[in-house]
Parts: sequence; C-alpha cells; structure tokens
Amino acid sequence: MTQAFSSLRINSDRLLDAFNQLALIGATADSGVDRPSLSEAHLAARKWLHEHIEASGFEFRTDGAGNHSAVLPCDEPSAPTLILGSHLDSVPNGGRFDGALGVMAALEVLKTLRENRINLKVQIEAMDFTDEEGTLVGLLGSAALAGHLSKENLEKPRGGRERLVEGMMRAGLTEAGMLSAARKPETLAGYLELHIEQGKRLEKSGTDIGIVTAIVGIWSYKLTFLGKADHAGSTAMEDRRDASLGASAFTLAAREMVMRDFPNCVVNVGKMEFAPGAFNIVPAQVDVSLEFRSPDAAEFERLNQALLNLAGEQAVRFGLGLQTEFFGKHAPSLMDTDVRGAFANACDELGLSHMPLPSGAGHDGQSLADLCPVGMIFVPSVDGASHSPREFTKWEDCVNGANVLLQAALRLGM
Ligand code: HGY
Ligand code: MN
Ligand code: MN
Repeated sequence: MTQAFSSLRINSDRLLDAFNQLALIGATADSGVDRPSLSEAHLAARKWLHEHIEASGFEFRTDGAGNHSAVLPCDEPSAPTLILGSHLDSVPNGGRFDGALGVMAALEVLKTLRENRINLKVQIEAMDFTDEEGTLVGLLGSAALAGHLSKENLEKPRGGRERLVEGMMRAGLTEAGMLSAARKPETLAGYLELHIEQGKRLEKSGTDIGIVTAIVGIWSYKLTFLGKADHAGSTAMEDRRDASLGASAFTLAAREMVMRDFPNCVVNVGKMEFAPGAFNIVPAQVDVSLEFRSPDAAEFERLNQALLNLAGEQAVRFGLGLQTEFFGKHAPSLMDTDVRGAFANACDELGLSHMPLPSGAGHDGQSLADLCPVGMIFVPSVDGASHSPREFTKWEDCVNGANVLLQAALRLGM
C-alpha cells in the first residue's frame, strides 16, 4: 500500500451524525433500539439507509435476501468485491451499537475513499445483512449471499414460520428470492467487519482493538416438555404432571453440566412459553428456546448429545413427554490470517494497542468464511454490556475502529 494513504482518516463528525440519525429509528426510552429483523422499525431503518446511500451519491444495491448495500466501483469492472459490513437489525430491546456501528463505519470508509479519489483494485461494498440476530432465522442475509441458506431453514426458522412469512411480506421478499441471492465465490475479494466486543476483555486489559481469531459456532433447538393440564387448586401435588418442572430442572442442570464438563462452551435458555398459561392451571406444555455455543466443531456433537440426554432424564423424572425441534447450526469459523495481519498492521500504523480475541458472539463473517478471506475487529464495550439498552462504546473507540477498518481496506484493496 503506498505510504501516502497511511495518514488517511475517516470523518468522525460525519460518522457520528449518521450514526445518531440511525439510532433514532426504533429508539427506546433508555437509549437502546428495538429493531427486530423485518419489523416496521427495521424496515424504517433500511429505508433511511437506502435514502442516505443515494443522497451520498453511491449506487444502492439490494438482493433477494433483502441485504442492502452501497457500492463504490473501481476502474476494473470485472474486479472482485471487498465487502465491509454488519447489520441494522437488533435483538428485541437491544443496544444502538450492535451491528449499526459496523454498517455506518463501512459506509464512512466508502465516503472517505471516494472523496480522496482512491481507486482500489477491488469494488468495495458497505453491507447491511438481513436478520443477523436470528429473531427470524439467524445470519439469514449472509447465509443467503454465501449460498448456504436452505429451504429447510426457511420452513423451520427458529423465530417461527409465521413471523418469518409476515416479515417477508412486509419487506416484499420471497423464498425464491432468498434462495437465489447467492454470489459466486470468485466475485468476492473478502469480508471485513467492525463490531463492538460485547464482552469485558478489551476494557479490562485497557486494549484499544480486538483482532478476532475465530467466531463461535451456534446450535439452536426448541425443546417441548409435555405434561397434563389440571386444576391448580384441587389437584394433589403428587398427582400433577407439571411441564414447568421438567423445563426448569433442565435449565438448571444444563448450566451446571456445561460449566462442569464443557468449560469453553455456553448454553442459554432465552425463552420459555407456558401453555395454556394461566395462574390456576397446572402447565400442560412448556416450549424451551435452547441455544448452545462452542468454538470447537468436534465438541458440538458431544455437547448436543449430553444436552438432549439431560432433557430426556428430566422429562422422565417428572413423568413428562419430550419433543425436540432442531433449528440448525452455524459452524465455528477461523478468521483469515492475512486479514488479521492487515488489521494488526493498521493498528500499529495508527498507534493503537491490539490483542487477538475469540468471538463468543456469532457474526455474519462465519457465513462467508468458507468463500473468501474474512476478518473482524472489536472495539471496547463499556462494562461488557450488549443485547441491552445499557450497551455503550465511547465515541473515540468507535472512531478508532472505523480508522482501522479504513486502513485495513486500503491494505487489502490496493
Ligand atoms: O447472538 C449473537 O451471538 C449475535 O449477537 N447475533
Ligand atoms: Mn451483532
Ligand atoms: Mn447481536
């Protein structure tokens, strides 16, 4: 990369202005955002992004999966594309930095490259991927772009088929469109993402930038514990087949087992739905939303079997039936060493401290890691908070991340 560009920096005020405008869309009272994928709020954010991209003078692009992007072409029309991106959808009642910072920083990099008339060897694209958070399917847009999305994923989405269909209708998307959004690997030069860490390691160590080494794999299930509805007052305790007992005992036992036997994995029960669901009815059915994560592909089979065995044991213990529905898996993926090197080199150039970090969060890069070189950087999360309105990253750290993204794009794109 020519030395001339090593002093190039993004425009912090312009990035902050765009970031703050976006944060108003779907904003919650406590400075978070509530923009589940393809919800009205998320589509309003996408409408704003579309208008902002065109008002900024870039070509706007969207595909069958609803991914939105700005394109800065290079002189060679047949050159591959370097994608910089993240996602504008949020978890319910989430934070305003998760995903949004990466999309806006990517767009700011394009603005900086263009106003400095820098012609790269690659097209460069700033991307907002659909449903990164998995309130519908999970990594939906990036999986579609990578050609990994299956009909099965759309027929049995972890967020429920009805919600997916409603979202697709709202957004004007079709299954056929989603399943035909794949890009040819040879058209992709790589994928870079700036993201908040969503943990405490950078803050605790006083490090400016995390250079991601690997992204964790994620498997999801719905476990259904089946008992018998009965009168909550007149049914003797010993006569009850109470589905809540199996669900609760499983949740506690799963946590203990993972902490004891799978120390580098995590397990989460994010939701329990009781039916019929009334004060005075013994629960007949409890649906448990189960997710578990490991950085090691081989470990998943062992963890999967151990958790299903545990669910079966708790069902038997309380005289319950058990049904399991598997919602698919995202494999763990290693980040590209050359991309990691470009990030490290950029940090050194910028005088920013950095450390290698595995990601306990899933990200769109894991959809693309088998197609092209993928890399991610993290910036510190205050108190490690994320997936909560408490999510916060200091603006100076956001700017640092955007400048590392810019300098890495120059190194990889020249
Ligand atoms: O759930 C995750 O790991 C990410 O925030 N989608
Ligand atoms: Mn995210
Ligand atoms: Mn997230």
